[in-house]
Amino acid sequence: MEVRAAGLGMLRVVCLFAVFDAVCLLDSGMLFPRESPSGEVKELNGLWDFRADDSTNRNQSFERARYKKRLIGPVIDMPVPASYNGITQDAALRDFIGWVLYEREVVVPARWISDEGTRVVLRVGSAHYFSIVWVNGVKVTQHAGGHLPFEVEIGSLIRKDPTMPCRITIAVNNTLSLETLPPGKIQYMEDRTKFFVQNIYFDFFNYAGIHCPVLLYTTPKAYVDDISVVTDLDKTGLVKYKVSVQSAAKGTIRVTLKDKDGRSVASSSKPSGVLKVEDVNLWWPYLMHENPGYLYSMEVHLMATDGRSTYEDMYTLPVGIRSVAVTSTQFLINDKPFYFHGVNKHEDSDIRGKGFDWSLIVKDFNLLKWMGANSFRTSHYPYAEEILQMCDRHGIVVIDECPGVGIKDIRSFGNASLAHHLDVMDELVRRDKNHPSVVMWSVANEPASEMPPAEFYFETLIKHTKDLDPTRPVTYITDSNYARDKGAPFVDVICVNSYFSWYHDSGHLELIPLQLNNQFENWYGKYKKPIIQSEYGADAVPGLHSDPPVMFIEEYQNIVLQSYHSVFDQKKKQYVIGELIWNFADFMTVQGIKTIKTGNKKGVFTRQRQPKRAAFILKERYWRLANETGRLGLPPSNHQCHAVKNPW
Ligand code: BDP
Repeated sequence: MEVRAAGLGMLRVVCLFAVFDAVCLLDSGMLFPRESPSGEVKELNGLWDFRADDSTNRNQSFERARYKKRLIGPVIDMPVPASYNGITQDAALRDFIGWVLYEREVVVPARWISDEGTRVVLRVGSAHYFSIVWVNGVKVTQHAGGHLPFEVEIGSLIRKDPTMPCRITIAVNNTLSLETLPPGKIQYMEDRTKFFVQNIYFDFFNYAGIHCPVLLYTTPKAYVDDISVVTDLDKTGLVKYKVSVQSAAKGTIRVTLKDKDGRSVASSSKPSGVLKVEDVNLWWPYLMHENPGYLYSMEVHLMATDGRSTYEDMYTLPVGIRSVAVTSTQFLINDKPFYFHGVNKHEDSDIRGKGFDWSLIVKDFNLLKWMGANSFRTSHYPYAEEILQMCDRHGIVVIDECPGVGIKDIRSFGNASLAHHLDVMDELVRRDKNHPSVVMWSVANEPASEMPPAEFYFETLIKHTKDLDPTRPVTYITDSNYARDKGAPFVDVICVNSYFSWYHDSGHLELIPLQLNNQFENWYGKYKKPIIQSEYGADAVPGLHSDPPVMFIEEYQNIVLQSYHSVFDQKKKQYVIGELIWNFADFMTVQGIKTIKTGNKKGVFTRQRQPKRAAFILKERYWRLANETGRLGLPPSNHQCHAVKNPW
């Protein structure tokens, strides 16, 4: 992916054309379900019946085949989407490990059942971690891994007995093993006071349950299954696309690209090709252009026959036209240097845990834009696809991370772990490949990248990801020493986390400039690749003050940030291409005695999204950086006025 500026255009176009010969993804698409003239969507959000299987062997639900009939016993109301951990007063459910069952009866519109030409698809946006789904007691699918969607066609099943209500049962198990992603380990307690505990190697609460919306949606029997789009610029805008259809013996396709005003700017009647867009409106990041996040609409219209009937399907995909490239010192978007001034986030909030919540999402976007953040990293797992759609629309640039966090045990570098990690990357790229906001894949966070197996593991993983998508750079996030790290030769951008004066040399704020400077010089000296400071920060309990500052006090957090900033300001003139604060907001962790925890307090906002003093420091800085590195040319006096302008 490393491209020298001079040959940029040509090499990138070669890349663009190579993409569809890429490694074959999973055998079907995972287009986000959208209402259209040919398809309906029915949300199954709201209250479901819920029961945790607290039997000693955690297996009674299966021994008694509870999914065969309506759930009985201690059944409680459970909202979907939401983590179940924070919903009740029961500490046992908060910390539960094992199977839980969700169940709901759904009224399916009669015409969906009577019309055999309609596919009825059940889709779970995400459930953590392992899921099994039954419809009327019949197993229809299963899925390993949280965060990403899975779906199954159930039309034929519910048509067998249209008089029966459609009873959906979803069993979810949050147990993590050395081969799951993230890995974990169950530890059986010898003293038998507790049956077992879940050990994890990451710093956030292992929230569980159905986290993203559950839907039923329809398509015609012959349908648009997948669309892949890759864009580039070569005086005009180039949109290379490929449409896959299912169950069509014969058919015609019409692809029309429309601008924001609904005007057609390019069209084709081929299932794959390149659309050329004259006078293109490029997709620009927030604060890099006065009209960021420009999206065209690609309407795909299929007329097909399966030999007996004809079907008409329509799918509309938002498309942002932009290019991404990396040199040895720069990250380029649309051939212009892009500097990441942003945050790391979590999907995390009071009560709902990791459950999808529009109010929270929109609030977070308002805070990001208020702060002048132009980017975030989906630490430490993929976020809901609706969040990426917001990023597309608002021009917030995303480093899209898979759940490869806490790979610390050498057994988690084995073949089974690697095979699963490759599958998760397939699923992630399949879901997120068309989002213009996604500019880089991150395959892991702080793995034990100094261990010998890390070399083969990351070489394989990164090569696989580049085969899946040759158009985006790939990285993983390291905290390992530059001399011992085994994966860095394979990444396009070095992403380093460091916590100087926090996890070591505690209290020695004066060491930060020297240590940080060395960190950058060493990594750059060895690899000659651009560097992002992918995490830095300090915990602060809001409202605590002390001078001279001590750890956990707001002033201490501020000085850590400012000391890092002074070095970033030097190094961004050379090869540092971004800074992402750890963390956007405070978030939940397991309980512990090590710090003032429970909860990680490195947020610049509290968990309730109120600013600490650090948020104002970042706001000041990010608007200044936008002015220097973006292309708006805002005079300083305009910062405030842009900051307060409500973009909606
Ligand atoms: C980093 C981890 C992150 C933690 C952070 C911390 O990547 O998940 O939350 O440390 O300890 O190393 O605050």
